Amino acid sequence: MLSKRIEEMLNDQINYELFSSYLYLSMSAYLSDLNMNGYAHWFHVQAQEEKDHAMILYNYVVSAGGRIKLAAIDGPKTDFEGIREVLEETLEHERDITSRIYNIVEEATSQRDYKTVKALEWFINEQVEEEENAVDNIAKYNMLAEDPKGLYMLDKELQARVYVPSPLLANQA
Ligand code: OFO
Repeated sequence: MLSKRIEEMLNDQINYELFSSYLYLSMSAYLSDLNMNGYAHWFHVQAQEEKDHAMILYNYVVSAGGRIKLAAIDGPKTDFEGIREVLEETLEHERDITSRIYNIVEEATSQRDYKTVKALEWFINEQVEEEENAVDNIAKYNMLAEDPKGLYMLDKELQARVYVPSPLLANQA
């Protein structure tokens, strides 16, 4: 069984992962509008991954005997000052997600709820990767921002990202 507090924190996190999906989809739409189709694709895949994160938590809450309570998802920002702002806000957002995950892990540890701590290990590792990707995207953009040909090649490279559903959801219909 999950404590009320942990159940509430996990429900909150499900909402935040869905908001993340919404935010990245909004960034993708903005980037499509700039005709940066590779960037738009990259963020579209990112949006799909965030939905998976929400579902992994959802499944965990159900399997741990908790109650799912879905809430309204905040509207994401729709306009940005260019690619750099999108990339910088992504890093900031991912750092925020990491700190929220850590808060749940801390609370679960203090309650000796090691089952939840274990379930969140995957998210701790995933966040390392997510933050690295965000830092990498900023560095590459900064290198090529003033070079249209380079930026064109970078956009092409981002187009190659493939959405791979999380193995944790593999046996789901
Ligand atoms: Fe981008 O991270 Fe979810 O958890």
